[in-house]
Amino acid sequence: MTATDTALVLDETRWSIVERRASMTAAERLAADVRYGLAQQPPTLPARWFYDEKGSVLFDEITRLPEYYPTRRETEILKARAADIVATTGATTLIELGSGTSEKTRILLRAFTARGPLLFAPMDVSVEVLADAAGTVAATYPGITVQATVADFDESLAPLAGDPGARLIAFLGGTIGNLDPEGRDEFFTKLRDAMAPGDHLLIGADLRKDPARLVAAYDDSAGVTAAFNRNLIEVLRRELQAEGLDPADFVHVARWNAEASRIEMWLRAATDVHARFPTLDLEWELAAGEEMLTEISTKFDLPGLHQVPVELGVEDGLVGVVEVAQGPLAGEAAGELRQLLRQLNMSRQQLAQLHKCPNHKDADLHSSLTI
Ligand code: SAH
Ligand code: AVI
Repeated sequence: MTATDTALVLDETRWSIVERRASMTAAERLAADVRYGLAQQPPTLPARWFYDEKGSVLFDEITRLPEYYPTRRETEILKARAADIVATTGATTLIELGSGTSEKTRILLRAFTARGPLLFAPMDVSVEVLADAAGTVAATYPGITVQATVADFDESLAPLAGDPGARLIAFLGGTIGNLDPEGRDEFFTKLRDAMAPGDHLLIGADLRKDPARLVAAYDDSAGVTAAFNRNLIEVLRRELQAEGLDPADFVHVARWNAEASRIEMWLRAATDVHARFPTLDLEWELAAGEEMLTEISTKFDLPGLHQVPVELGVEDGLVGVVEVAQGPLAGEAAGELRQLLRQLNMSRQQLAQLHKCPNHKDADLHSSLTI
């Protein structure tokens, strides 16, 4: 038994994990995604299938790569703003969507527990990583009860855990960027239906920046992102007992799509691929040089982000920005911040708190924008 196993056993009374009933089982969803996605031109699959046990470990490695700046940047922002977020939201429940290891979230958890007891409700499709995170958080923070849910955020989000009106829903890491515009709309509609007046929303989103820096972040020199991308082929092979599929037959490609403002990850066939999915009675061919789209990672601009709470119709929304720019912002952006706050429809009291917070000055706008 490992040290983590011991912690899980000791703390079983303060954490639980349930699987939310969904319209389809994971196997049915994979089958449907493969049938639909591989028939598209170009073929494409949703990003959720990256995160089997190996994919989750590879993503964790990605977060520590020198080229992958978003995790470090978001960590800095959360450290700088955790106390403000606690004070502004007054939440007694923290719900985290697509929570993964919840490593950065511990910055918020520490700040919340300094104030009092908290219900932490992480939600993820990856059961292994979720169970591990839930047990570790319960063992580390005696003031926290953990109620983890294995669920797909593309399905219904309701009911949300905790007391309506006293919840902070966090969607960190830039995962919002992995949804296409239609997926984002559906996601926000579900979120709006699930949230209650007084609940708050914290989104971590990455902003557009130098394409060379973006491409490097998704095509690192150690090849970890390439392994993460190719692991998708292994997931298909294993879960669907596919024949003729080999991760080694695919080349990782990361490309900046300026028009759609997103990084795209593709898998390019290095040889003619003839795959058979006997359980689906399906055959699929990809000629050498042809590509499959495996992930989009949208990089936002400030006006685009401003639209989020407006479309969401969320009162008192919170928008966190992973990285505003490569340097501090000046005057024009300060105006944008004021506009953002107006659109967020924040209460007078919350605005007052914001203005009191020491980081709220034009030269340090990235942190001000976190709320
Ligand atoms: N929030 C963490 C992890 C980001 S990685 C961070 O900021 O570092 C993206 C996470 O979202 C993974 O843990 C993955 O399993 C989860 N995920 C991806 N698609 C999902 C979906 N449709 N529903 C729920 N979780 C999903
Ligand atoms: C989880 N998500 C926000 C990551 C991103 O940056 O889009 C996934 C990732 N893909 C490659 N590297 C990281």
